[in-house]
Amino acid sequence: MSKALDGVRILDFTHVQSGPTCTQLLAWFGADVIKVERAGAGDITREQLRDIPEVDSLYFTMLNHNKRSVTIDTKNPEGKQVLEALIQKCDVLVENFAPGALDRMGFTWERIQELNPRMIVASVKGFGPGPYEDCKVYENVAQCAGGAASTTGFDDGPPVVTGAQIGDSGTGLHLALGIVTALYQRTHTGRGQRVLAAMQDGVLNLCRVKLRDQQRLERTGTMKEYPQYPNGQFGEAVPRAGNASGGGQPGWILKCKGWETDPNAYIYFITQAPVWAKICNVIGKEEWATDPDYATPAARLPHLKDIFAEIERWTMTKTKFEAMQILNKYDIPCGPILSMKEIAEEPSLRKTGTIVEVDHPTRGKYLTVGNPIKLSDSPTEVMRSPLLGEHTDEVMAELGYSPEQISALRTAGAI
Ligand code: CAO
Repeated sequence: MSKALDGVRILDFTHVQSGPTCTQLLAWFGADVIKVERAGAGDITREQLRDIPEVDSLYFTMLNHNKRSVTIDTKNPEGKQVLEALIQKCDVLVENFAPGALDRMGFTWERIQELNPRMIVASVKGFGPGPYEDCKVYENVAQCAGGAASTTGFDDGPPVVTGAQIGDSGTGLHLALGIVTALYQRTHTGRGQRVLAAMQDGVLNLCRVKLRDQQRLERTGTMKEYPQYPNGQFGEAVPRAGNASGGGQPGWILKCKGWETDPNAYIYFITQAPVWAKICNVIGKEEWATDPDYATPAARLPHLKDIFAEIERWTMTKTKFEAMQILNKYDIPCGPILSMKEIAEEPSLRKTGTIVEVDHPTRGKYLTVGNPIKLSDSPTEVMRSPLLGEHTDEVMAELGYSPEQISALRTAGAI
């Protein structure tokens, strides 16, 4: 079966997490992704957080599926020529170097355009133009600068970063969308363009509801769905909301049976207004359905803590899965707190290809997260990540280099 991005060639100059997330997605959609790495070293994540000596780490393997790897020293004059040949042959160059690194290599936007006016140059940077544009940035810096950390955690504690890699993988996703959009525009204009996804911007985009709340707070001085209401204090900025729901339907994380020993015996429970009467029935508080202090969403807001405490008395008598089963019967929105172990073992996620077992020549079998975006006409087959330089000769031959030229370039340290 053909793939959505068949025929699209990506020159993948990415490393670590943000850029590789983007190019892995494009590879899963069928693009030919050629990852350029430095001979002998490669992407630094190949050796970071290793669990098996001398073997590509899970950090690397889980972000670089379906790609080809070529080694080129792009600071070597002959290596530069090879890169130029690749620029002429590819549709998109994706990079997430520190600001200015591509220019220092001699590959400015102007030079790339000279080589290939159809080339789309897509970059992840920590910040957009402004005071921090020259800074190197990692995940948690972006979470802090993008508004996530100041709004995550509990009111009486410090800012907290989230385990979801919204700065790296989140920005990689934004960049992938920018790239396919630019590819589409190129079908009309025939021209390439630059695509920039700054990590601060990507995180802020995902924290959009918190900028909403900042403005609500400034206008009204309070936010009734936050745990600070009615007894706590609001300051000038959106406070940390604990586990309060980000939307208009109040929610909280509640203990379930076994919470004393199992750190994940919890459920997220949403007191959605249309099912309020059903919630009252399930927890045995039928009178709340008609009590004026509880019957309407507005009346309930000052009592949310008591309401969740009462619901928790019920959830603590059930395991999270028993509670799910009962609540789902009544369309009461809820979600179990699943551990990574439970997710890894979940058969339905294996069946849909969201969790995939991959075989690797030096690592053996490992689990990875497959493509979360399912296209009916372009299914994803997850292929193992490449070894360092595994496809150098193959790609060089496609560029027209003879075996003798390839071996001379290797001797000169260019590839
Ligand atoms: N041949 C020769 N040189 C190469 C090369 C190759 N194949 N590949 C990379 N290099 C060089 C670069 O040209 C650069 O050289 P200069 O510093 O002389 O210009 C050098 O390797 C290092 O690149 P870097 O500065 O990007 O790498 P770093 O490890 O110091 O920084 C990071 C890493 C992530 C902080 C930085 O790349 C960055 O801020 N990127 C943008 C934001 C981003 O994506 N962050 C998320 C990373 S995922 O957590």
